[in-house]
Amino acid sequence: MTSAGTAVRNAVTSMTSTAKVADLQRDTIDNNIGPSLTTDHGVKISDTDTWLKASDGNKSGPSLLEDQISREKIHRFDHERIPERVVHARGTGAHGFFKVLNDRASKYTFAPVLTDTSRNTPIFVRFSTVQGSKGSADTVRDVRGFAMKFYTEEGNWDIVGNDIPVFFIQDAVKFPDIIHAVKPEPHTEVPQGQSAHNNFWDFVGLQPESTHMVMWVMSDRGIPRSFRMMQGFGVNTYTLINAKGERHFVKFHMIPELGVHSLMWDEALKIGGQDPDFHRKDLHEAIDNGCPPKWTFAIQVIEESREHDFDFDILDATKIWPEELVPLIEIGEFVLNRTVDEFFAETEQAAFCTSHIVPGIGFSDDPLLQGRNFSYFDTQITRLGVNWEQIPINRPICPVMNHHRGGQSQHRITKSTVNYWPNRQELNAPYPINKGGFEEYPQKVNGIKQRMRGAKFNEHFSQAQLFYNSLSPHEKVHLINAMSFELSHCDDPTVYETYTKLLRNVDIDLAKAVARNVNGIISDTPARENHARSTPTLSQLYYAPKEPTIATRRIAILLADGFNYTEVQAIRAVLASSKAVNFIIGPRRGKIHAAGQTMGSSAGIIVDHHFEGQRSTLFDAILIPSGAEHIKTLAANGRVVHWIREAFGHCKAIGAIGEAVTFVRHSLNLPELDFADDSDAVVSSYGVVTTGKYVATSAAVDVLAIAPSSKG
Ligand code: HDE
Repeated sequence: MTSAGTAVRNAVTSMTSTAKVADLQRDTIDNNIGPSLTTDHGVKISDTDTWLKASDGNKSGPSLLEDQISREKIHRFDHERIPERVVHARGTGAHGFFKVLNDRASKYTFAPVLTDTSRNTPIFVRFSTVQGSKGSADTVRDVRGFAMKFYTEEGNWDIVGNDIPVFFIQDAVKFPDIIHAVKPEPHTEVPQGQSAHNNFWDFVGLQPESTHMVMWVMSDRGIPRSFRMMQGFGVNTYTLINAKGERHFVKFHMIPELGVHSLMWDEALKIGGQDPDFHRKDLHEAIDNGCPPKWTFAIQVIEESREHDFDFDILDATKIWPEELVPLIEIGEFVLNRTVDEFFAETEQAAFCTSHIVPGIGFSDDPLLQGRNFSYFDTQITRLGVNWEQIPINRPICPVMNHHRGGQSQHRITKSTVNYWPNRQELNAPYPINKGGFEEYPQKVNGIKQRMRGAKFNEHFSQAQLFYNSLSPHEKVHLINAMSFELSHCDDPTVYETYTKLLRNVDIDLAKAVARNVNGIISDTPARENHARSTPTLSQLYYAPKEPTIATRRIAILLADGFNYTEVQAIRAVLASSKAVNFIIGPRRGKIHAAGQTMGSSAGIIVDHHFEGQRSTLFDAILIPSGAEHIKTLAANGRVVHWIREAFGHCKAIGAIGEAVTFVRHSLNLPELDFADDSDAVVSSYGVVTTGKYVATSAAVDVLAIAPSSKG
């Protein structure tokens, strides 16, 4: 090994869950350490506030170009931006680690990252939306990206997945078309963060292979409550190679510990304005509060010999592999437990490539994957330059040694007299190794050069029907409403008429409901019969956590002066012990006082937000404690009544104690709302939890957990 190689190898930290974070420390500086500001070339600066001028001392004269310090500051600033990602521009990321839990995968692969239970492989995950620009809102209706980088001892492995298991198109060459169609229209640059426009629905109406994915995006999957509550899917079909050299087809799955949950559309729309960074903040909040999100990692595997045993093509990315046919095999789990130190250096410069695989993992002939393998490397060169894999967040934690040289922003100084292979030094320079390197699995390829798709690629509606049939009644209503919203934003009748006609291939009731809402083509005749098959695993309800939990849920406690201090403190303690995050919302930010406490005294409780400062949409549940005086103030405030009505309209848990019950009853105009006079909690059929007197039991917390998972 060359001495350069030794240096790289020495820098490698051992394979622990924090190995990548330790690697990043090599380039992390603390900007607070220096006594003095300096230029980029290290000269101390005495004035960064005033440009050098030609002046007589009384009035400001012209600025002088000579001022190299001001020029450097401005020039450096002028070049701060890099091109945003052409898709998935808006995103956020976190560090964590992946752990294999059993040896189930060793039957299929020899890749240690999937089989070695002693490893903690560091990972970086970036979540994103697809359509909007870097500055667009988080809660728009869209697919979410779920891109994972595993820093393995054998090199980086990337799964560049989504929160939806299928894709809009079957062949990579259609990608520019679907993306042009969904992105803002060329003549107006409208809309932002929306697929609700003529061009998107025009395209998918003429491209029936998109129908299955359109169903998913229009379902609640398109508006997740949190990145932490999304499933992840590798989407494409990869292969695994085992120690005997046998090949299996594989799909990758991530299942969130907290279950799969969504916003309601009205919430998503409002949060888009109230807090466009809602999902970013949510990820940070959970990690900072000691609740790192966790996913189970599973695979679906098909033997190579069974490739043609299914009525769909297993290499078609517009199809799932139904779990009844190909069960999930849980093999590991991963946790995201560290936020980034600097967004640009880490999250923005993170660059993923579907072609980044490690020995034991291979590609398949999935035509979408084949094209993706070309595209990602190429796009990173535009965004980050040819040496993008040297950027700290992207560089592997194992040695990187080769004869690639030069290019813009080359950071490595490679000591060697040769930069080609073969060379006279052989063993002193990097050379291909016989064993342990990436090897191609021999695969017979035989064909006639032609532009074609496999015969089974021609069927587009069977799984769209399967998905729709598998939704619960309220999920179906949400989907119909979502499509109606989107098509209502299309003002070209050709567009909404074509799409409502196409829907007759999925389900005639769905087609009629949407067509009625948007003035589309109403017909009683299906274009194809609904096969009526369904599967439980496609509804979000299937993924509800086994035990109801309020961990990481945001609970707003509405208070005014005169509240019951002991009661509120007890409630907060119970919520905190259940790992929920509670916020006091009151008439003013800062201190308010409980019954019996002197106004202006140091006693009291700190209000986190004014009633106008936040809205119910930003919380999972609201709670109104007892206290005649504080209820009087709340009841006189129209915004507080709006908090209650809005939370109720979004099917959120509302807790009311003592005097608060009457207030909630009046606010909701629900005279029948019942409550016990003692400390029993009563859960009404509306999801409002009432009690005469609060007793700090975890049972009371459990009842608050019902609503977030049961939005009807
Ligand atoms: Fe991507 N995709 N994609 N994509 N994709 C990009 O690469 C592309 C596809 C996905 O957080 C780009 O680095 C083609 C499917 C994610 O940085 C680009 C095709 C799936 C991310 C690109 C697809 C994805 C990207 C833009 C069709 C789900 C964000 C910036 C063949 C499995 C990664 C970049 C991050 C990003 C190309 C289809 C997921 C242009 C050509 C299918 C999560 O290279």
